Order: sequence, then structure tokens, then C-alpha cells
Amino acid sequence: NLWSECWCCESAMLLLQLVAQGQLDMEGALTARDRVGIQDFVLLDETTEAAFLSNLKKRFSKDLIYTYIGTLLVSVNPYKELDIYNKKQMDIYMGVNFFELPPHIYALADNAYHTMLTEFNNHFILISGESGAGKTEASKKILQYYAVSCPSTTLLNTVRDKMLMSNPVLEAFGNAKTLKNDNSSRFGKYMDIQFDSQGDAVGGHILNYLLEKSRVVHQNHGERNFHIFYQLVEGGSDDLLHQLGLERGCQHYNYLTQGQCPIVPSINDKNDWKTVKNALQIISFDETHLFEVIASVLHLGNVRFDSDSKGHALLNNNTELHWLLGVDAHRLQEGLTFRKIEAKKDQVLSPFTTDHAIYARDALAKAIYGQTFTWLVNRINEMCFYTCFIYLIIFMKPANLPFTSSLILSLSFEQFCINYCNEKLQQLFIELTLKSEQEEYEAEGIEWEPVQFFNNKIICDLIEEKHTGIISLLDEECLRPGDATDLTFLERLEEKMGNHPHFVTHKLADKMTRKTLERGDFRLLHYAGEVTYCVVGFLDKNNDLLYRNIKDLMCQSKNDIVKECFSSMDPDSRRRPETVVTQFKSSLQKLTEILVAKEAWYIRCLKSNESKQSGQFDEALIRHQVKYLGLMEHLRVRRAGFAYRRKYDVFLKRYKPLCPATWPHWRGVAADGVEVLVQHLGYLPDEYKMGRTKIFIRHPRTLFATEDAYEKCKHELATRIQAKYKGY
Ligand code: AD9
Ligand code: MG
Repeated sequence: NLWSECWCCESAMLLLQLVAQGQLDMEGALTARDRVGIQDFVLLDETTEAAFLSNLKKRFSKDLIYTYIGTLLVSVNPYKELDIYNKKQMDIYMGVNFFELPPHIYALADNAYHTMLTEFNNHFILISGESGAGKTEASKKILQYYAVSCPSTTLLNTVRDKMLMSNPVLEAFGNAKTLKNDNSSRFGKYMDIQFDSQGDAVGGHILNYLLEKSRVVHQNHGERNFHIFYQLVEGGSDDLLHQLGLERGCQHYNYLTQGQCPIVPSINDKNDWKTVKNALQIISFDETHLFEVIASVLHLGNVRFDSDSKGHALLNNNTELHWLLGVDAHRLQEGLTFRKIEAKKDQVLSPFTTDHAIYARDALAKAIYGQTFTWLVNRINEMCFYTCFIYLIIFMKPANLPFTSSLILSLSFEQFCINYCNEKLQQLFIELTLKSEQEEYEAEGIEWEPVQFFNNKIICDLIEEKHTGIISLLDEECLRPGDATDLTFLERLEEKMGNHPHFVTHKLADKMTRKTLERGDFRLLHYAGEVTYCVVGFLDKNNDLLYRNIKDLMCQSKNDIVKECFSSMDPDSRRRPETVVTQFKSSLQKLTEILVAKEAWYIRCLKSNESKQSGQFDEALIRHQVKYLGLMEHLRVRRAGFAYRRKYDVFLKRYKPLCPATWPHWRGVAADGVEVLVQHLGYLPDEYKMGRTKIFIRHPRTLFATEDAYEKCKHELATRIQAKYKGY
């Protein structure tokens, strides 16, 4: 009895042992179970937010950071190393049913993998949560699990090593210290792993989008540039630094010191340098050119301009730059201080002011770094060859900053894009789980109490609707010749969106929310909460323009990487490139199309506290995340619903050997066969419902019991067949 009570409790086995040994009575065992909480929220007695949080807290205090809501995994960042990610743990979870063991990220990874193989369809794992909640760590755990648990051959091991090795490299180039996370991913990552029909991993592919390039030239107080720069100037050998014309120590470089925190206690740049360098060797890069590019960005940051008597910019220092970039010194100097204008057939050089020259310099630095990052990802992809069969996709959404907290006053263009991405993913989640689940019950004629949830489509439309959405207005302003500025963009927004329930303008702010809004700000009521954006820089960042003469010069570089990056940037340099936000919108659209056709697994990461401390459970912070991740709605849908469903014919085909009346053939309608079968198996009336085309099973344990019986029966059948044909 205790076992059946406790099937949901991780320490059930242990408790039973203690009871058997007489060390604990039944009551004590049940109290103990109470102390570690319930491992699946679906089994909670009540579905209030308070009960939810209390269960989470109880488990967190026992270092049980994982809890299920059905098949969704909730994870709370422990901010300390737990001894639950070793080979022994991996072995325990391999091939075991989801609910038989304590919740673990390995269980989810393993079940996604096995379902993919048995049902032969594509899956994706969506990992989400706010900055510092543990998404990157979660994705690494999944990759490590597959690296150990999937069948392997020497050839495949090479691919696998390369996939694993690409991680430190991508993190060095794409992650940075922010206020929220010492190792924050500053790019969106979507990764897929391809398996063949045998379940062998045969390849992988990474897609990056929207690297936060502005960080290369500017960092807020308390934040750093991308890790790789610090690793190089701290960890690079004397020879290498000399070769690149660099001095040891980040204090020498303008681009590394704006945030005033080059040294971070939790980061060891010297050691990380060794790891990255080692990884680069394994994935066999020509490092020399790569380091030259990184060094050139640092040198660019130190380029200064003086102004002549007419106020025109003059380059002050430029010793190393041109040879690092592999270009002609004079032309580079010209490119940084003049703009080439084509008038009819003539070319006129128009001199920059110093401000303008600084702008051009920063634009070049951002372009070099951004293009190199894309180049790096492409190289990694090329090495992971593939002939794909089934995909298991891991998708990570980038850091989001959904609060208007006191720390963050107003957010910029990049965060606007990221929060737009979050809205789209929430929309996908609604479509795939909340909405489709309820629609399915309706379509199947299953009795059902609908669960209310907020559909954020209205916000997605506000942002992306053709011609009228924020993105369209921004693009229009960017393309409008003449006097368009960030402020005229804001005026257009106020004019067009002024009455939208999710848009708050400067003028309306006081009345509606009683919170003031600075001139130059606008506020969006995202599904996750209110966010204030400052329009400054929206037009520039969206245009992401690089002057043509500089671009042409880079295309002629002797540094292969620079040459390749800039040549591939825009093959037709006469055409105006797509704006950043439009590129982002189309990549999100493509992604949504890919994901909609696949089966989804969700990991929701929660941040336990803002101070990155272990053992601290900040209830207010967690409540907020539980709310905006829609966990309560998800729980209500799950609780009211059925964990499993199968088409009648599929169910019957698999399990018919378990019942004499359906084996070897059922002559009749599949639904009737299923009814006979489940009666024979002793399903209780409350445990299942018969829909129009599918059987719905409430608890996973029912299906697992059936699956176990099937495995046993299959084994017996095989033995009988073997015996029968012995001697032939
Ligand atoms: V961001 O959106 O890229 O800014 P993530 O990716 O959500 O963010 P990350 O995975 O980088 O957060 O986790 C932040 C830090 O929390 C890590 O550097 C670890 O120190 C800590 N962490 C996260 N998950 C775990 C875990 N399962 N065990 C121990 C963890 N520590
Ligand atoms: Mg991350």
C-alpha cells in the first residue's frame, strides 16, 4: 500500500527498506514522504499557487531541484554542484519509464529519445526561463547524456566529440558576464541532433541568431565584453600576444573596461583560455587568422581620432590594425575617416567628423565580430556531417528580462527582439499544449471543463502584424529617407498604437499605470509583465549599416576569415540588406514552422534568487516566474486531462498479444477491440476514456503497467517461436 501511495515519491524504495528493517513505522514513512514533497505536481492535493510554491520549496530545501508537471520538467537553479550528473546516474535512467524514478533531466532526455525511436517521429526539447535560470546548463546536461547513452562507433564518436567540444568555443565567443548571470548566453541558440533509424547520433547542427553585437563596443556598468577577449589577453602566451601586437591585461583596452569589472571571482580567464584553445585544436581550426581577428577588434577599440581645423576626423594611432586585418593601411585609414559617395559616375570622398568616425569604427568592430561568430558556427556545422533521419532538437531561448525591476530601467533594441521571441515561444506553447489539448478533447467528444488561459496572440500581432505592427513601423522609419530619427519612430508608434491595450505611451503612462515614463520610452504589456523600452538606438541597430567602402575593403583582405565573412555578407552590395528585426522575424517564423510539426518536451528553468547564492529560495521571484511561464495553467490542463492517448488502431496493434480475444487478429472495429483489451487488462472505469478515434489514459502508470506486460509477453513469444523453429 505504501508503494502505491508512494509511487510518486523518490524515496519510496528507501522508505520501504527502512520499514522492512523495522527502523521506521508506516506513519513515519508517510511523514518522510511528506517532507520531500510530491515529485509530480499533477498529484498535489490542491492546485493553488501557494501549494505549488510550498512543494517546490520543500523539494528545493532537500536539493531536489527537479519536479514534473506530467511530462514537463520544472528545474530550480541550485547555484551549487549537485552529485546527480555522473555516469552512475546516467545508467540508472537509461531506458527506464519516466515516472519510475525521481524526476531528472536525464529521464526527460531518455524518454524523448526512446519515444522518437519507437514512434519514429521528430521531437524537440524547449528549454526556457529567465537569464541565469539554468538553460545553458540544462542543454549541456542533455548533450552529455546523449554522448554517453547513445550507441556509438568510432566514426560517430568523432562527431560527438566535436559537438561537445564546440560548446566551450561557442561559450567563449557568445557568452559574457552580465548583472544577471556571470556566464550569460548573448545569442539565441537552436541546436539539433540527428539520429539514424538505429538510434545512432549521426550529426548535429547549430543555428545562431541575434548575437548581441553592441556588447563588443559598449558594456553597461558591472558587465563585460565577450569572454574570449579577456581569455586571450590574460591567458595567451607571451609569444602569441607579441605576435598580435597586444599587451597583457585587459586594462589596456577600451572595449574591455567600460563596465569596470574586468575581473570576476567566478571566472578564471587563464584556465578557460586553455580549454578553449584545446577545443579549437580538436575541432581543427586555423587559429592564427581567428586570433588576428579578435586582436584587430581590440586594436580598433583603441583607435582615437583628432579633429583638424575644419572639424574633420584624423586618425591618431593605427600601428597594428591594417596588417591584422590584412588590408592596405592607407585605405583603412581612409575608410575610417571618409565616406565614399557615388554621384552619377563620380566618386566623392566626404570627410567624417570625429563622432562620425567613432561611429564608423564601432560599426566595423561589431561587423567583424558578428560575422566571425557566424563563420565560427558555420565551421562547427560543417564538421558535424549528417545524413539525417530523425531529429531531436534542442532549442534554447535567449536570456529574457521580463521585469521592469529597479535595476533595469528601460531596455534596448536587442531586448525588444528577445522579448518578441519569448512571446512567439509562448504562443507556440499555447498552440501546442493548452489550446490543442483542449481542442483535442472537444474533437474527441471527451467531457471536459475548459481551463482559462491568457492567449498572447494579441501581443504577437501588436509586434509583428504586416504593415501595422511595431516591426513594420520601425522598418518604415529605417527606410524613410530624410529626417527619420528614433524619436520620429516613437511618434509614429504613439500615433498608430496609442489605443492598443498592450501599448503604453509616454502621454498615457501616468493615467493608466500611474508609473511615469521617460520621454523617449514606450512600454509594452508583455504576457510576462510590463517592460519599458528606450527608443534610443533602435534605428541604428535595426539598420546595422556599414559604409560600403569599408565593406569593399574587407572583402579584399588577406586574412581568409575576414575576406570570407565580408564577401558572404551581402552578395549584391547594391541592394539594401534586410533590416535586423526583419531577418529576426523571418528566422523566428521558420523556426516556428519547424517546431510545430514535432512533438514537444518542455523544460522550464526557474531562478532561485537574484544573488546567485545556493540554498536561497526567493519566493516572490519564483512566484513571478511560475506565473509568467504559465505553469499553473499548464498544471490545471494536465490535471484535468489525460497523460496519454493513442489512436485505437495503434494501441490495438501493439498490445493485442495481451488478450486471447484480440490475438492474433481482431476482426471488427478497432475501438471495440481496444475496449475488450482494456477490460481484459482490468483498467478501472475512471482510468480511461474512449474518444472518437483515440483511447485516453489518465495516469502514465496505467500505460506503463501495460507496456511492462507487453515486454514480458514479447519475450515469451520470442522464446516460444525459437523453440518451435529449433532444428529447421
Ligand atoms: V542566460 O539566459 O544565457 O543569461 P541561462 O543559460 O539560463 O542564462 P545558465 O545555464 O548559464 O543560465 O546558469 C547560470 C548559472 O547557474 C551557471 O553558471 C551555474 O553556476 C548555475 N547553474 C545552473 N544550472 C545549474 C545546475 N543544474 N546545477 C548547478 C547550476 N548549478
Ligand atoms: Mg545561457
